[in-house]
Amino acid sequence: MIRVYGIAASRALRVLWMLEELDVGYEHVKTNFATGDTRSAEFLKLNPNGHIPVLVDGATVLWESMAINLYLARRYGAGTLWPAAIEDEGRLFQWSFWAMTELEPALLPILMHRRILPAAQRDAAIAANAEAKLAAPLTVLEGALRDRPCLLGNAFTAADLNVSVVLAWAVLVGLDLQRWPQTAAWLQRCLDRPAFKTARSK
Ligand SMILES: N[C@@H](CCC(=O)N[C@@H](CS)C(=O)NCC(=O)O)C(=O)O
Repeated sequence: MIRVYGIAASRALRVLWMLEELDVGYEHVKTNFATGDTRSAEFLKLNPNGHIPVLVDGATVLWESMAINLYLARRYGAGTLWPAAIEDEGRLFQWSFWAMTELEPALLPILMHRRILPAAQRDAAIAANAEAKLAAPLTVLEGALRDRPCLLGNAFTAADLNVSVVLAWAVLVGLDLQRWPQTAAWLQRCLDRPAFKTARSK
């Protein structure tokens, strides 16, 4: 039995989307960081970091959204979301690590200071500075998508999911992606997928 802990309005969306794409049955244990669920003794036994998402698959307990998604895609997505060639596995790891190290750190301050923090704690300069830094990774992504519809070629894979679900924060804060037209079109195609819409409604 697969269980995922978290709420859709968090990084748990990444895992919910992956599970919906893979079409494997799972139980969604709604666990909200804002109400203290992630601080309970019971939850901390699953993830001592006190963060969502957490995945439980039988006896296996995993945390870190990207690690969970790579595990799920490899275990349940052979021939679909998990690429066949080892070189493409390498590129999947590359894009997933890149999403966490290059994209997320640039997007998070924008999300915090334009949407999440209470108005009194928002600092427009921090958001503007982060938006300026975001141009570099977006230009890298644009280059990768120049000659292919998806990150690993023609088919949607876990690489597209893992990167687009992070970039979805840009949509949430209404960032203008016109300077990166391939990226904007690819992001729209990814977020139009029924599995994303189902995950977001969880
Ligand atoms: N790098 C982790 C970050 C997880 C994370 O920070 N989750 C947030 C929700 S989006 C959380 O649980 N925050 C609660 C807290 O830190 O108390 C991942 O990608 O899974």
